[in-house]
Amino acid sequence: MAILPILHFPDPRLRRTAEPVDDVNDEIRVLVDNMFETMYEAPGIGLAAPQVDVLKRILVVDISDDRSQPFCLINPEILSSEGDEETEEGCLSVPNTYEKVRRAKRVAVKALNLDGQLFEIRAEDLLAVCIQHEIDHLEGKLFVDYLSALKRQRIQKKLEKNRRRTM
Ligand code: GNR
Ligand code: NI
Repeated sequence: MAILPILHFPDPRLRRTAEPVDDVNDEIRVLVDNMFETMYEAPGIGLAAPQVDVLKRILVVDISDDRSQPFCLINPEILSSEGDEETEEGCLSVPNTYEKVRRAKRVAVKALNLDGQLFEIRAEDLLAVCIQHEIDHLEGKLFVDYLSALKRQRIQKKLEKNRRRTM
């Protein structure tokens, strides 16, 4: 297994659209293993392949405290969503930044599992928020896009400053 480097906002590579997976093979399963290891090590509750510079429609999530609820969703599609809820979000690609974002409270999602089989998952609250956040990454979208331009620019400046300091 391997820990993969995570891209940071405003890296333009985070803005590209990921491509569907056409064959869930061993190469994909190795990538997913590495994504789980990277997410747990970070630590985070979700990770999408574009964050590790892979333009495939794959995400992993685990909102449990003890790593007991791992989910991998390949080619995920939101079938329906209900309600709305404001949650304080963070992102491994936007370090040390937490802001409230409004999203659906419940979602039904279909996706392929690691055997290439279609399954459906219904999620609410934090899991629903996390899945929506990860699906956004597949479209090149980041949670800071929901904030005002002013807030987003402040966050960008702060991260660029920190980056210069650590280079
Ligand atoms: O670790 C993460 N925490 C989080 C908290 C609230 C809403 C979404 C998230 S996802 C984030 C990991 C990440 O950046 N996934 O893309
Ligand atoms: Ni994120």
